[in-house]
Amino acid sequence: MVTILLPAYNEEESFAMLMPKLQRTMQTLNTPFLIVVCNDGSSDRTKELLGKFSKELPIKVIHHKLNRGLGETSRDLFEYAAETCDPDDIIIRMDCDDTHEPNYIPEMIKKLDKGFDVVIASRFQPGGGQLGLSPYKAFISYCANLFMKLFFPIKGIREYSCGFRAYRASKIQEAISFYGDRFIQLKGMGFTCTLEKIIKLRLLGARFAEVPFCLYYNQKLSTSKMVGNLTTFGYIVMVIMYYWPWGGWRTLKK
Ligand SMILES: Nc1nc2c(ncn2[C@@H]2O[C@H](COP(=O)(O)OP(=O)(O)OP(=O)(O)O)[C@@H](O)[C@H]2O)c(=O)[nH]1
Ligand SMILES: [Mg+2]
Repeated sequence: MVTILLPAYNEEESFAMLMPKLQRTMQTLNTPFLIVVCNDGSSDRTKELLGKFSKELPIKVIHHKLNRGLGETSRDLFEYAAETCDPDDIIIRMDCDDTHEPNYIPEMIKKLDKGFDVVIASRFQPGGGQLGLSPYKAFISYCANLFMKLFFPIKGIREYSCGFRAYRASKIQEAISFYGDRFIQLKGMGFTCTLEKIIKLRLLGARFAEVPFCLYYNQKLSTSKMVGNLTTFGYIVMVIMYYWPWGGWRTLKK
C-alpha cells in the first residue's frame, strides 16, 4: 500500500494538473494507494476541486479551517499516515504545486525496497536538475543546502530542502512513538519542518538514499508560499537546538 501525503494551500490550478498525472502513475504501479490531502485553510477553490477528484480517486481530506502553515500540516499528515499504515507500507510526501512530477515515484519505491528508510528526490544527483528557477532563487536554494550539509551531514545526501521523499512507514511510526509531539517540533517556523524530519530520522539510524530528480519550477502556477525569513531563522534555531550542550537533539539517540 502506498500513501501519498499532499500539503495544500491555495493550489486550485495546480491540482487540476497534478491529479491526472498522479492517477496515471499509480495505476501503472498496480498497488493499492490512498492520497491524503491536508487542505490548510485554502481560500480558493481547492476544497471544491478535492470534492470532485474524490469521486474518481481514493482521497482522504483533512481540512483546516484556518491556515496553520506547513509545519502543522506535516504533523497532521504524518500522524495520520503513522496511524493508518502497516509497517511495510510506503509513504510518499510531495508538493502539490505541480513542480514534483509523479513519474519519479516508481523509482523512489524501487530504491526504498532495496532496504532504505528514506529516499529523497534530489536535484543535486547526476541527471537531476531544476527548470525555470530564477538565478537568485537557485542561488538561495544552493546556499541553504550547503548550510544544511555543513551542520547536519548525512552520508549520501545532497538534497535537504526538497520535500519530495519516500519513507518506509515503520520508520515514521518509530519516530512518532520515540519523539511523540516533538517529531516535528518547530511547527511555526516556515518550511523548517522539511529539514527537521530528516535530522530526527537520522538520529534514529534511518538509512537514506537519493534518486536524481528534476524540479519543474517552470510548471508552477500558484504563488510561492515559502516564508524565507522565518525559515532561515528556523534553520538557525535548529542548529542551536541540535548542538545545545545540555540535552541538545543530538543526545536524543535511541
Ligand atoms: N498546508 C499547507 N501547505 C502549504 C502551506 N504553504 C505551502 N504549502 C504547501 O506546501 C508545498 C510547498 O509549498 P511551495 O509554495 O511550493 O514552497 P516551495 O516548493 O518550498 O517553494 P516554491 O516552490 O518556491 O514556492 C505546496 O504543496 C504548498 O501547497 C501552508 O501554509 N499550509
Ligand atoms: Mg514547491
